[in-house]
Amino acid sequence: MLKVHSITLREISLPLKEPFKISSGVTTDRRILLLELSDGEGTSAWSECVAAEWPNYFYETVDTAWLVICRYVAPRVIGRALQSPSEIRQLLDKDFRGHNMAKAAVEMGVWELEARRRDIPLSRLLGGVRERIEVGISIGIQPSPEALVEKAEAYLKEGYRKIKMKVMPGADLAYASAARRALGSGAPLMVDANNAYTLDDIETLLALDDLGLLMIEQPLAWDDVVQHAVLQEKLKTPICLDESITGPERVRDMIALGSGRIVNIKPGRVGGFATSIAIHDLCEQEGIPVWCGGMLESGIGRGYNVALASLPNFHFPGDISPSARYWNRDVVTPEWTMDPDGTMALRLDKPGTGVDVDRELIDDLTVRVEVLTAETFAKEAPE
Ligand code: OSB
Ligand code: MG
Repeated sequence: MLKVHSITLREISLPLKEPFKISSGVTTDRRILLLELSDGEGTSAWSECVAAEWPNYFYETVDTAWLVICRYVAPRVIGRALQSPSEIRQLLDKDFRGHNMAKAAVEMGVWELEARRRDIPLSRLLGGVRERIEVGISIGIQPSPEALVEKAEAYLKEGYRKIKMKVMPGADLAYASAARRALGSGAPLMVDANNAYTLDDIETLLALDDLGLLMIEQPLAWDDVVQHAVLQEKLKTPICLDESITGPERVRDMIALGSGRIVNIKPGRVGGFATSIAIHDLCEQEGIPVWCGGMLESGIGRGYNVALASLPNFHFPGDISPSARYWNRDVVTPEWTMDPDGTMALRLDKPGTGVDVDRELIDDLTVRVEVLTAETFAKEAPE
């Protein structure tokens, strides 16, 4: 019987090779919350919370997630006998609103723990069918259109199968037009605005619409599906929703209202793998293609995204770049790599994500640790 005996929280600080700028802020050093779940019988699994340092992409942060996991998530999971990791989702959603990133860190860790206990790849436990996934890159906002073009051309040459560029007012049309001209009309190019626009910016959005982009990701408010529908009606280019999709209900709203035609699934944003699979299945039935987004994860969270992206309805390359694109040294061995054809191989010869953590490196990077067991909660809340 599957049971989580303990959860160790750790915060590490991992410097990005270069700062990553989106419309709402810039990340230089990635503060990352890692979890180690143990079954108390010799098997353990590492997982990663995707929350960032600041609440500029989503309302959760490393600090809120730390608190929420310790106070509200872990007590519901530790010591509970489970038939399957798919039970965690209901356990965490009952009378417990939001905080998907905190919930997902534990939920995904339980799937990884189960995969390792059963000695099977995480991908196959989730219903994945692929041996390789297609890789895309997300380029942060650059100082000039020329700087962007130089990067985009180099990445295309490296093999990346999708080029996503971040945009914001002041760094949009000139940048995207320059990229389109340089890469050619057939290149798989898209933009992601992270909510930088409103319907008042319709002229800019209509001009972007003429660039033959694969999609325009989350141009309007982070929690909106109504104004996106007004916008989608005016655009030929499909809108892809990221921030707004927090579960299958929002996908149903998107379809009913016509707010978008493509969904970016980030398992951390939607509360974990069970919800990601539910969204994947719903979108497959409804003819909506999905792809796997990224949150500048270390190799631990990257392994989760790789496993998820091996499901059949993932129809665009994910924001799942190789380790070396982000870090001088990743926290897993072997690191995640991309082949010259722009694909990444799953590691199906090993259990779970197929990579091992570099404990020594993680110890060096750790800034705080907390260990949670059933005893922790017995002390805090005596009967
Ligand atoms: O909107 O997809 C996003 C990174 C941080 C926050 C939000 C987003 C992103 C990315 C990076 O686009 C994707 C990656 O991990 O490479
Ligand atoms: Mg996005």
